Amino acid sequence: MKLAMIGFGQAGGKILDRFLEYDASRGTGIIGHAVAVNTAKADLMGLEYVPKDNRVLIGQSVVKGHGAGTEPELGERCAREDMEEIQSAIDKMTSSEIDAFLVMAGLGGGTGSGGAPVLAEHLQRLYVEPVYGLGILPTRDEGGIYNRNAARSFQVFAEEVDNLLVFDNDAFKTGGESLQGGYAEINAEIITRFGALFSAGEVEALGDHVAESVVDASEIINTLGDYGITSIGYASEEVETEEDGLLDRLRGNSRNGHDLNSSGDATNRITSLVRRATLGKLTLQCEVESTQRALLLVSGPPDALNRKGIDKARKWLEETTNCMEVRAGDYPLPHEDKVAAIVVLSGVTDVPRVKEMQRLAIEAQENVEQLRAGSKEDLQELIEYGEEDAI
Ligand SMILES: Nc1nc2c(ncn2[C@@H]2O[C@H](COP(=O)(O)OP(=O)(O)OP(=O)(O)O)[C@@H](O)[C@H]2O)c(=O)[nH]1
Ligand SMILES: [Mg+2]
Repeated sequence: MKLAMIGFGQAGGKILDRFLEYDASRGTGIIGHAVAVNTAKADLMGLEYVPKDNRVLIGQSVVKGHGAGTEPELGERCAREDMEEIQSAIDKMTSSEIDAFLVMAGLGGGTGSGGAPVLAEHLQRLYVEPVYGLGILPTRDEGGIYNRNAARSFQVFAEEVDNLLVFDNDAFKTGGESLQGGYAEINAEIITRFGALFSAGEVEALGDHVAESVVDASEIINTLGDYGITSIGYASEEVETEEDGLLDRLRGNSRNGHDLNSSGDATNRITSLVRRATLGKLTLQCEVESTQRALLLVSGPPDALNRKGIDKARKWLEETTNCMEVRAGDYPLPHEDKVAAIVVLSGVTDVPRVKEMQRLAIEAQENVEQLRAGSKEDLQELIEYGEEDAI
């Protein structure tokens, strides 16, 4: 499906940059337009792929290009004041047909957290196309302020968009490395999952290869619906392509277990990948039984895809999610050496992580208030002590 993507704040901009890189290298054609919005000039300058004209610095009169400093109220104010400039950048869209908007932001900071919901609200008023959000949750150890910001923004953002696709940094953090290195890996994970989902709906890129059951943009749109939050599961497995197989045979090697020629193998591979995708690490950990609508996509070399496998996997997913609205399809990628399953769980309601974030938010707020009250008292004492001294 073709999207107008808007990256808000630093995380939003960086992920947009990675999406553009992915789109350029694969020719998937999923990005109809790309705009990065930030209050921090340096963040915008650091982007590689977003066209210079499509980078919008907002709030210059308020924060002077230095960012919103983890204050969502500032991010919100800057977005409201400079909405016209954001709109002009969106107006530069040359692609006549987009299927939806996607507003992306890290919800723990100030700019994206405060600004992204404001932009979503604005887009909803102006366009008939659906407006989706991609909200990145902070890790638990980023602490109270980030979790408080995220809990608040999450609520407003989810209200303003047709569906909030959620990615939890906490579920994907890698210990030990530098923060930047860690983000590079996490961002790659985001692109793998969401890129695969959106490219599946972009059938033009398929050329002559006709999928047995194509998932088009409208099926993704119907799965996402017009309210709710979404979590995504993913699993993949390398397979031996025909070329590898031939080379191996010529060399007299025989590799077992990864033979594409057996349709039984293909069926089993698909069903087991779909299980792994659903029961493994999701972009947002949730109870899969609380899913309202699901979509299952299997991509890979044409020989590794089959109708039977996808049907079986769909039935399993229906039973496991206990929901009757499960769509399914395949997406042949002739030069790919991986079979991948993507499972979209839309409208999930049982999400412990969100409840926990809200609890952390309340605790953080109480802490702030206590500290404030405490420091006021301390300061008062200090002043009074000084006054006594002076007498
Ligand atoms: N996945 C991912 N998350 C990121 C990245 N950078 C930051 N984050 C997350 O996003 C949250 C918000 O950070 P930023 O995007 O830098 O914040 P901002 O929107 O620019 O807001 P201010 O810096 O306060 O003006 C952080 O708490 C992190 O959880 C990134 O490259 N990838
Ligand atoms: Mg920032």
